[in-house]
Amino acid sequence: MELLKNLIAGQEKACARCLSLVENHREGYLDLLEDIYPYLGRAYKVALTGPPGVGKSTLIAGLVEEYIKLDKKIGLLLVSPSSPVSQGTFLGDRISLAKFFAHPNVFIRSVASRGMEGGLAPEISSMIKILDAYGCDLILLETVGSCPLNTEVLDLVDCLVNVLNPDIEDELQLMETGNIELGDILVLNKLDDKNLERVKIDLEMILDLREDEAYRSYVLVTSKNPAKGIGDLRKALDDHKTYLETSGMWEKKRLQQKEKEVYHWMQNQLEEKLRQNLRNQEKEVIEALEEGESPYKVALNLLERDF
Ligand SMILES: Nc1nc2c(ncn2[C@@H]2O[C@H](COP(=O)(O)OP(=O)(O)OP(=O)(O)O)[C@@H](O)[C@H]2O)c(=O)[nH]1
Ligand SMILES: [Mg+2]
Repeated sequence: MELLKNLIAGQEKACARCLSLVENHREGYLDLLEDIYPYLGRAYKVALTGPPGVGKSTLIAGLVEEYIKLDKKIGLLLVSPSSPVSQGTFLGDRISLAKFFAHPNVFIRSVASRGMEGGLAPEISSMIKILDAYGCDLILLETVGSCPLNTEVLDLVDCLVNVLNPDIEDELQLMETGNIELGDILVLNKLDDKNLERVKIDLEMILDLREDEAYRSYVLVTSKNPAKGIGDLRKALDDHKTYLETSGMWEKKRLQQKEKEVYHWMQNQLEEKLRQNLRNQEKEVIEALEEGESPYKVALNLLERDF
């Protein structure tokens, strides 16, 4: 397939077309996903998650700056909640990233999370694959994580950077958010707004209490003005990747990701079958309900008969 060949060759236009294909489930998207399978697995996939406005895009801009200098190829997927009315994305404050739009080594795409309750659109997993096959060394995913942090994103990436709310003033509040358990790297951003150094020390003490862990989550303090901590964040990411590669976790994680994917594909197919089945049986269902049968019983009867 010509499109696939161009994607693998690193052609930007082909990448954009492939992303649209899988995002919108256009004809041939399943074949494409099947055909790119042998070309996957090289990219280091990182998600930055945190509440709205915590500074994720600003941190990503800083990281991109760093990795460009190292001649890395970077893919950015910016996941925004979509408007229930327009189904479009809210671009939010992404001005910080605008300067990379024309950069040959950076590919940026905004994608709607499709208004699912805290969830990620299933297409995002496929879009990550496209960027991987395109030849990205690093794929950064920005997602808005609310409390409790949605854990779906953990199935998609190798490293989770949890950007914490700068309003947090002590470790107790931090514990209450319940998110510190999740995240390979914890970032306390907007150091310039608050003195977060003490919170950092408290947080590190809490993490030290965890036993038997080969990998200890990093705690970093970052800020935009003055620019601080981006180099540390890049180093923490590189260290985490090295840890995955040297400990055998890289392969293990990849296998786990694939296993989850099997489940998701099965779920997709079953749901589609279910919807189809319900459409076909609509008349029968309505009749049973009108006769006073309970929805539970109706469902059970249909399942026993047709599945
Ligand atoms: N004072 C201060 N402001 C910052 C810092 N980092 C980002 N900001 C500002 O905070 C606002 C939000 O930053 P973003 O990087 O867009 O935050 P975000 O988490 O990507 O926001 P959403 O994508 O809307 O969830 C912007 O006005 C930034 O300029 C920081 O370290 N210190
Ligand atoms: Mg943002």
